[in-house]
Amino acid sequence: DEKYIPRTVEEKWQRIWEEMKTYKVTEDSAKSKYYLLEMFPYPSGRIHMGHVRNYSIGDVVARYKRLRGYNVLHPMGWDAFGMPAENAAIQHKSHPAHWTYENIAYMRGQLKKMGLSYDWDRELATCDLDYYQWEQRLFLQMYEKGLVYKKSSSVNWCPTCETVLANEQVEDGCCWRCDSEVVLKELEQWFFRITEYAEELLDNTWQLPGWPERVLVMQRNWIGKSFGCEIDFPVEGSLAKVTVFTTRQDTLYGATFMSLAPEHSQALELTTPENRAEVEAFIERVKKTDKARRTAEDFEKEGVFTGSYCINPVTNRRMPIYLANFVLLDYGTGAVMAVPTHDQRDFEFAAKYRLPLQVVIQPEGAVLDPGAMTAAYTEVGILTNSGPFDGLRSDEAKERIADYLEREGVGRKTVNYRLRDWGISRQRYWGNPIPVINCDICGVVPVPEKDLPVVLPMDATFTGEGGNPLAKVPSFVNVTCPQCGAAARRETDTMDTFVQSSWYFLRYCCPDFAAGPLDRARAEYWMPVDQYIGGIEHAVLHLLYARFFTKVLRDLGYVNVDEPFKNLLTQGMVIKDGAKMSKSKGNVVDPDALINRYGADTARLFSLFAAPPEKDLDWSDQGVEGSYRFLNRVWRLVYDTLPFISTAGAVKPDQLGDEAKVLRRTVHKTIRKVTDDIDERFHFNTAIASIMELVNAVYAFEPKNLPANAAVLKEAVESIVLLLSPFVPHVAEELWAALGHAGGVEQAGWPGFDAAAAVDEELLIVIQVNGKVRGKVTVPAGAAEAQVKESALADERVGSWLEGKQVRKVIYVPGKLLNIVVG
Ligand code: ANZ
Ligand code: ZN
Repeated sequence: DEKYIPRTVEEKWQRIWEEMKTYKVTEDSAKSKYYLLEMFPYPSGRIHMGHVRNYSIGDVVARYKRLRGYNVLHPMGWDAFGMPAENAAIQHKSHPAHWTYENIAYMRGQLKKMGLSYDWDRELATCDLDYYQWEQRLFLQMYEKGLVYKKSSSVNWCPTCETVLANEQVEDGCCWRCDSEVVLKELEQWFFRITEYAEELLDNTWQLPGWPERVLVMQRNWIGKSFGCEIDFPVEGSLAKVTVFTTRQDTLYGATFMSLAPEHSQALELTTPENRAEVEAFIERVKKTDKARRTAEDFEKEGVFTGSYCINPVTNRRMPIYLANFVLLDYGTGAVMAVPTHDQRDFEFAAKYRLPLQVVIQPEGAVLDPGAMTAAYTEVGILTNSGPFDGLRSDEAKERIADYLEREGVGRKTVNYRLRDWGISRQRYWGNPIPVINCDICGVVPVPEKDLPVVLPMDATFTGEGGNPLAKVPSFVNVTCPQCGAAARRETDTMDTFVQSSWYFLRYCCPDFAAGPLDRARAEYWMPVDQYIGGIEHAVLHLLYARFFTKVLRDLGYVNVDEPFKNLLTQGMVIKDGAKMSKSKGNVVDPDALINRYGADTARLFSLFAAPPEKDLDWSDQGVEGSYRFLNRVWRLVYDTLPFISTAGAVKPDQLGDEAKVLRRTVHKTIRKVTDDIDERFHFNTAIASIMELVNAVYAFEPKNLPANAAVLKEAVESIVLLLSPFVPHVAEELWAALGHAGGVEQAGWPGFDAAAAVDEELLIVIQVNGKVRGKVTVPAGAAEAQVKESALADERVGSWLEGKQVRKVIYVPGKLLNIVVG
C-alpha cells in the first residue's frame, strides 16, 4: 500500500519484534556490550509525556548502538513499592498489589505501543518476591558487616502519609509526595551507614567525566566535606567543657558567646535552676520545628540563656552559653562558638539578645566599627585583635591557628561531613519487610537464612485508620525467637523504596538468577551502565544511593565496578504554555491520544526534534503536525522514487554528473553530521533537522529519472531511511522492506560516510563590475548567491572598483559569474 497509515505499520512491526524477540540479548563475549538504561517508572497508572520523552531519547541511543554492532542491553521494569498503592487500596477498598499489577499491565501495553526496543524478558517489578527476597539477603549481609543499624532518633514525620521521610524527601519543610507540613518525631529506626562511604563517594565524583557537572556539584555539596577544628571551651566554675566544630578558627578571638543545639546533651546540666523553666519551654518548642525550617536563612533566630558561661581559651573572655534554634544537634558537635562580627546568623542573634561584638577581621584598607555594622563581615581580610596572629590574612591564619590550638592542646583539626546515615525504615505495608525479629530477651535477631524470604502477607486490610497495616496482621507479627524460642515480634518496618531502586540496574543483568541476588559473571559482563538517562530531580537522592549500593555490593563480592553509571544524561521537562505538564496545572497532553491520532513514530519524532534532550521541551501542536507531515513526506519520497531505483547498482563516483555529485555530497555530509550529533552530543534535534534537509535535497533533485543517476538516488533514499531508523523505527523498517531488503535495518547497519565524498568542492566564480571582469573568488560548491556576493565584496581587487559607489543591482549566473552593477 502506498498510503502511510501509522497504526497498520506500527502494529505490524511491534508484532514482529515481539514474536522474533528482536531485542533480546545474552551475554555474548564475542561482541562489545553497551548497557543503556532509562530510570524505571513508578507504576502510577498511565505513562505521561515525560516518560515518552525519556524513553524516546533512550531508544534512539539503544537502536543506534545496535546498528553500530554493539550487544545492547536495554531493559525496563517497575519501581513498584510505595505509598500511592496503599492509598489507592484504601480508596478503592482493594489491595495495593492489585492496583500495582493492574497499572503495570496497562503501562506495559503503552510502552509496547511506543515501539521501544526493550528486552522484555528482563522485565522486573520491585514488588515481585523474586526481586525483593534478594534485597532481604543483601540487608542481612550488610547487617553482618555493620552497615545496618538501629537507633532511636528524631525523624521527619509526615502526618498525612504517616511515615518517616529521609532528609532528601523533605522539601521546604513539606513532604515531597503529598506536600503536608513535616513534623519531628522520636522513633526507633533502621539506618544504612552511607557515611562509611562518604569519602569514596566524594572522591569518585572527580572521576565521572560522563556526568553533568551540576549533578556532581550537587552531590559534592550534599556530602558536604568541611575542613575545620574542634575547639574545647572550659565551663566556668566546673570541670566540664563545651566542644565546638568550626571551619573558621581564624575568628576564634572574636567568639563572644556560645550557641548550643537545644537537644544538646549538656543543655540541661548547664542550665542554672533559675533559668530552668524558660529553657525547658524553649527546648519543647524547638523540637516541634523541622530541620529545614530551622536552618532556613529567613527563619527568625531565637534562643535562651542557660545561666552558665564558658571561657574563650585564647582571650579568656567569659562567654554566655545560649541554646539557639538554628544550631542542629547532628552536625559537628552540636555546639557553635558564636562570632557575631563575622557570621550572619550570630550577628542577628547578638542583635536580638544584645550580646557583645568584637571585630577580628578587617577588610583591606578599611576599619570596621562594630557599633555601625549592619551585617557580619564574612569575606577574607586582615586579622586584628588576635594577639600573635594580628596582620595575617584570614585564610592563612586558619592553618596557623589550627596548629597553635593543637600545640596548646585545646583543639584539633577535623573533617566534618554534612552527609547523614540513610534512614530506611518506613511504617508502611507496601514495601520490602525488614527481615529481623525483635525478641525481649535477645534483642534484634536476624531472620535465619532457612526462614527467608519474609513474604509480605496478602491478608492485611487497608482501612485508612492510621498506623501500619502490616503491624495488624497477627500471623505475620507473632513469631518465636529463632535464638531462644520465646515469643517474639517480627519487625513491621519496611524498607524505603529508594533501596529497591539502588540496585535494580544490577538485577537486570541476571533477572532470572535463582541462586542469589546477582550472578557475578553476568553482572560483570554488563556493568557499568554505559548510559543512564533520567530526570534531574534524582540528582542527589537516587543517584547517590545507587552509587553507595554499588560500592557495598562490590565489597560484598558481587560486582567488580566502583561506579554504576559511566555516563549520565539528565533530560529536561516537558512544558506546555510555559509550565511543567501536571494535573494540577491542567495542561497535560495524554500520550495515548497522541499515539492514537498520529502514531508512535510521530510522538517520538516530535519529542526528539523539538529540543535537545537536556533542555525543557515546549509542547506545540504545530510541532506534532509538522512531524507527522514530515513522515508522510518521507513515505512519499520512497514510493515515488522506487520505480527509478529498484534495479540500481552501486554508485560509481567518477562517472557522476555535477548535480549527482552535489546530491551525493549532501548525503555523505548528512551521514557524518547525524553520526556526530547522535554519538557525541545527543543533539537529536539537529540530527533530525539535517535529515530533513537531505529529504528536501532529494525532492529538489531534478534529473531523477535519468538511469545514470539511479544509483545516487538509491543511496540517498536508503541513507534517509537508515538514518531515521533510531528515531522512527516502525516507519523506517516498513520503508526499508519496501526498498527490497529482506533483513531489517539492523542487518544493514549504520551507514558509513565516505570522507572524500563529503568534502565540499570549490568553484571559481568570475566577478564583474559593470560587465567588466575585475576578479575571481572561490566558494564552496552549492553556495547561495548571498554567499558569493559576500565573498566578492570582501575581495580586495573587486573592492577597489566599488569604492565610493553604490551597488544598484547584482546578477548571478549560478556556479559561474557574478556581475555587480554600480552607479
Ligand atoms: C565559628 C564561625 C565563625 C563559623 C564565622 C562560621 C563563620 P560548614 O562550612 O557548612 O561545615 N556550625 C557548626 N556546627 C553547627 C551546627 N550543629 N548547627 C549549626 N551551625 C553549625 O559550616 C561550619 C560552620 O557552621 C561552623 O563554623 C559553625 O560556625 C557552624 F565567622 O564557627 B562557624
Ligand atoms: Zn530471643
